Formats: sequence, structure tokens, C-alpha cells
Amino acid sequence: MRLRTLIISTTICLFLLISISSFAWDRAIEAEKAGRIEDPMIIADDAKASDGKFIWMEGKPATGGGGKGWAEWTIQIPKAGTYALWGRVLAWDGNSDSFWVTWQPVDPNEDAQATQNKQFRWGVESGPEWHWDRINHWLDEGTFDRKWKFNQAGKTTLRIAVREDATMLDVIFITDNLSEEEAEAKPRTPNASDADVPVEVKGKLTSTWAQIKNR
Ligand SMILES: [Ca+2]
Ligand SMILES: [Ca+2]
Ligand SMILES: [Ca+2]
Repeated sequence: MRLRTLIISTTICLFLLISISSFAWDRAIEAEKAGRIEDPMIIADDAKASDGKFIWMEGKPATGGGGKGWAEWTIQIPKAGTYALWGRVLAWDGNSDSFWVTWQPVDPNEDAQATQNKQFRWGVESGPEWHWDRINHWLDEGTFDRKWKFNQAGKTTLRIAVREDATMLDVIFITDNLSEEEAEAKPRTPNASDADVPVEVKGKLTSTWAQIKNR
């Protein structure tokens, strides 16, 4: 009888361990709630944007321009692991559909607007309505979804910089679900589970658990 109890409890423990390790983590942040927004990247209003606001370098359709201004977010990563980013975006045309993206410390502290390093070039999927796009790098040989492997929990810095003006960003979604399929990664706008956790996390353990979601 005792052995049986031991076996059962061991099995339950193992099951719990496996379940916990497969818990997914994600969070959504309003683009306009960046810790720092540098001109000419500005916050603008749109009734269809999440929380009614988005960021962009203002511009007109089908014209050039860009290359100046950026936004930066401090993001607390709850555990070592590999993460992907999605953006809720609106991009009218081929003249308004790209950003530069660096996420430190995986990416270097590099000013991609200055270096024009294509590793950090995000080719935004165009479309006249708000839609989700996984952040990619748009290289000469094609466009590939990006992922970032952080070796430890802690503070990270995401910078999204203007490449072409009029490219609009509403929400950033961070997830350890690396599926390239929107239906599986389930990018979403911020909800109550994001609201109770500030970008700069204080009680790390509590926040980590608050962010863990069973899928
Ligand atoms: Ca433009
Ligand atoms: Ca373009
Ligand atoms: Ca927004």
C-alpha cells in the first residue's frame, strides 16, 4: 500500500513538473506605452487601435520618408528561454511597411538606422486594416521570422525604430510560443492579466506566476 502511494505521488509530481515546464508565457504591451518615444516617432489617435492610440512617424501613403525616431520598451523576461515578437500593425503600401528592431541583450546596442543592418530590418506585412505580423528580418535572400534566446530572466530593452514613415504600430505581443501561425501563437491586445504587472517587475516570482498561462 505504501509503495503504491509513493508511486502515485511520484507520478503526480512528475506530471506537475512537466505541466509547469510546458506552461506558456506571453504578454501584450500598448506600443504607445513605451518608456521612451523619440521624435519624429509620435503617439497618434485611431478609434480602431487598441486603447485608441498607436505610434508612427507621420506620413502620407505612397511617398518616401522615414529613418528618424524610435520607441523603446523595458521588458522583464520571466525566465531564460526563446521568445518571439508580434506587432499589431497597419501599413498602407510598399512605402510604409518597415521598421528597424533590436532587442538587447540578445541583439547588440546598435543603431540600425545608422548602420542599415538588414539583420534588424522588419519587413511589415502590409494591409489597410490593423493586423498582426510576426517580427521578422527582411534579408536580401528573403524574410524570416525572428526569435531571441535569452540566457536568463531579467531586464531587456526592445527598440523599434522608424525605417519608412507612415508604418503604424499599435501593440507589441511577446511570447515563448514560437509558432509562426497566428492561430497558434494567439497574439492579443493587452488585458487585465497584463495590467496588473508593470513593465518593470518588482516581485519577480509573483509576477512570473501571474503571467503563466495554461494552454
Ligand atoms: Ca512612407
Ligand atoms: Ca517598403
Ligand atoms: Ca495601442
